[in-house]
Amino acid sequence: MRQSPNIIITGTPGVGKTTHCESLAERLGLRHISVNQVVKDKDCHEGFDEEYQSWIVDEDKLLDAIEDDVKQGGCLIDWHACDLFPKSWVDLVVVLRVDSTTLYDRLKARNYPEIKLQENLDSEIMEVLLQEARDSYDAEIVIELTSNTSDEMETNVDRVEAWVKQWKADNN
Ligand code: DAT
Repeated sequence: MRQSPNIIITGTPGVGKTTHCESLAERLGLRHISVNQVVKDKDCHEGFDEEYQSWIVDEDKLLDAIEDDVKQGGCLIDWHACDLFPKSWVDLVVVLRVDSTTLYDRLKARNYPEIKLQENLDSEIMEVLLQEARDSYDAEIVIELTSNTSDEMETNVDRVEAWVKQWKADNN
C-alpha cells in the first residue's frame, strides 16, 4: 500500500501540465514523471513521426519503464493521455482545460506544425481528454480544472495540495 498518492495530470498539449507538475513537485515533494522525457530517455518508442513532430510511443515499454517508481507512490504522471495507466496505479486524475484562444496562442508560440496545432485545438474543444479520463477511471477520482491564468494555476495547486493532505490522513 503506497503512503503517498499517484496523480495523473493530463490534458491537451499546452494546457499547463508541466507547469502544474513542477509547482506541485516542488511544493509537495512528489516525483514528476514527464512521460515525454521518459519516452525519449528510455527509448519507449517505435520511431519519430515527422509530420506530427512527435514520438510514436510503445506503451508496454513505457509502462515497464515507470512501473517501479509509480508502485512506490507519490508520483505526478504528466501526459496527454491517461487510458493506458492501470486503475490500481491511480488515486486522482486531474484534467486541465483551457480556452481555445489561449491554447492557440500557446501552441503557436511552440511553432507546432499546422496539422498538429489544429488537431490539438479540436481535441480540446471536443473534450477528448476529459472523456478519456471519465471512460477510464471512476467518476469520483476525475477532476476538471481550468488553467487559463496564473491565478487559476495557483488555485489548482492549492486544491491538489489540500487533496493530497486529506488522502494521506485517510490512508496512513
Ligand atoms: P503542457 O505541459 O500541458 O504542454 P506547459 O506547462 O508546457 O503545458 O504550458 C504551456 C505554456 O503555457 C507555457 O509557456 C506555460 C504557459 N502556461 C501553462 N499554464 C498556464 C496558466 N495556468 N497560466 C498562464 N500560463 C500558463
